[in-house]
Amino acid sequence: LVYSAVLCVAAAERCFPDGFKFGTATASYQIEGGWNASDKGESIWDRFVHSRPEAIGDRSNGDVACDSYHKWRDDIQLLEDLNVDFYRFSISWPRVLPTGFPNRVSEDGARYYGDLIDGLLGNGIEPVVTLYHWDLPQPLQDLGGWTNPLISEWFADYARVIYDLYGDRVNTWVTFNEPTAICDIGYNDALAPGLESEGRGSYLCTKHVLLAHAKAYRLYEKEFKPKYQGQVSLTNHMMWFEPETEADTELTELVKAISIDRYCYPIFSATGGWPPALERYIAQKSAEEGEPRSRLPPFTQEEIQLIRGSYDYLGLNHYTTRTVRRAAAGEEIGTYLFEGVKELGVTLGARPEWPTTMSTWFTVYPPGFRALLSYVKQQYGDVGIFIMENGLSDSGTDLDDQPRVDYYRDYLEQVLLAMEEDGVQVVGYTAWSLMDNFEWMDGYQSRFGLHHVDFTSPSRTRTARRSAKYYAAVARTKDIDAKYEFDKMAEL
Ligand code: GBH
Repeated sequence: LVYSAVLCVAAAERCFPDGFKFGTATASYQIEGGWNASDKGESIWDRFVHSRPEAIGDRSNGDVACDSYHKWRDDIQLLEDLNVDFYRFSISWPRVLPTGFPNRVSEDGARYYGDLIDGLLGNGIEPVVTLYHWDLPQPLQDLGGWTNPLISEWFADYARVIYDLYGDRVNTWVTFNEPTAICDIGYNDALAPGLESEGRGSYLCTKHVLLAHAKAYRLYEKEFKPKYQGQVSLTNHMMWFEPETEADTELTELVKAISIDRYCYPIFSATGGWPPALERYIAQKSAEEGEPRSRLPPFTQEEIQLIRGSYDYLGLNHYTTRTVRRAAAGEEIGTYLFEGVKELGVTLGARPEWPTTMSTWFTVYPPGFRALLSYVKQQYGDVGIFIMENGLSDSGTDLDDQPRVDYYRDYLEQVLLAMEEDGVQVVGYTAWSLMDNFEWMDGYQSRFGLHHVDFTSPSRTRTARRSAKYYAAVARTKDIDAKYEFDKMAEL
C-alpha cells in the first residue's frame, strides 16, 4: 500500500540515515546440508551430531538442514524480496579445504561459494562473508583444535585461500563469529566439540582465536587491501548485563569484563592485551587454587601489537539482557551461563517482566540494546559498529509472527536512540535469520526465521512470515514504523 511510496521523511526520529545498510544472515552448518556432498571434509559439527545425537534437543542434525547447498538460488530470491542491501553468510572451511589444510582445494566447494557470490552481486546484493561460524575441519580438532597454538597459522592459510578466491568480489569480511561460543561454550560441554575444560581450554582457545583473527587481518591488510580496499573484523556476541540489586554493581562490571571485553579489549582498546581487571582476577584466583601460573595465558609484547588495532569496524551480535548476582554458597549454578562467567561464581537471571522466548538463554528487553551500544562507544570510542545479528526465537508454527515484528521494531528503535541521543556510530544492521535453520543444541525446535522452512518436505519449502514483510519495508524505506502501523491491523 502506501508505505512503499512514502520514503522516510516525516517522523525523523523513526528513520535510519541514508547510507545505513540493512541485511540478513545465516551460517553454513545451519542451512547448507550437503554435509558429505562431493569431496567435502568432515567438520566438528558433523562429528558431534553423528556421535552424540542425544545432545541435540530433538535429536536432529544439519545433514540436510535448509538444503541451501542445492537451493541457493531460492535463497537469493528471498533476499531480493526482502530488499536487503547485503547478505551475511559463512563459508564452511572443510567444504573448501577437505583436509583443513590448503594442500587440496575442493573445486566443487570453491564453485559453490563463487556461484552464490556472483548470484548475489548480479541481483545488487552485497556479500558479507564470515570465515568461521563454528564448523572446524575435524582433522584440525584431532590435532587439538583451537587449543593448539599452531592453529592461528592454519586459519591464516585458510583465509588466504578464501581471499584469493573471492577477494575481488567481497568487500566485507568477518573472520570469526562469536569467539565466546567457540571457546566458552565449546569447552563447557555444549556446542561442538563439546569438550569440558572451562577456565583452561577455553582460555587457550580465546588466545588462539584472537591471534588467528589478527593474522588473517594482517594478511588482508598487507596483501589484499591495497588492491581491493575491503574491510575486515570479527563479530562478538554481547549480552547486556544489569545488576540484580545495587549490591551486585561491581560484580556486574567484572561480568562485562569477562564476557564482552575479553574479546574486545585486546583488539579495540588503545593499549591492547587482556582487560587489566580480568587479568588480575584470574591471576589471583589461579594462585589461590595452587596453579603455578595464571590459567589465562599471557600475550607477548609482539602478540599484543599484532592483535591491537586489527579491525576496520566493530561487529557485534546482540539478543538479550541478563541480570547478575553472586551465587549463594553451594548454589547449583545455572547451565545457561555460557559466556565464560562461571569463573566469577555468579548466576545470571532475568527480570520477571521480561517476556520469554523459545530459547532458554533469551528474554526480551529492548532498552538493553541501547545501553550496550553506549557502553561499547564509551569503552572503545568512535569505531563504526556493524550489528551482525539480532532477532527473536519462537516455536515457528505461526506465519503471523507479530511478536517477532514487535521485537525488530522495538530493538531497532533502541539502535536509533543510541545513534541519535548517545552519538553511537552504527553503520549496519543484520536480522538473524533469513530463514528457520538448524539452531544448534535446540535442533529445529526454536526458529529465528523471517521465512518459515518446512523441514518435513523434501523441497524444504520457504514461506515468508509477517516479519519478512515488515523487514522488507524497513529495508526499503529505512522507516521502522511506516509498515508497522499499517500491518498491525492488516490480515497477512
Ligand atoms: C548466535 O549466537 C549464533 O551466531 C547463531 O548461529 C545462532 O543461530 C543465533 O545466535 C541464535 O541462537 O545452544 O543451548 O547450548 C547467540 C549466542 C550462542 C546463545 C549459543 C546461546 C548456547 C545455548 N548464543 N547459545 S545452547
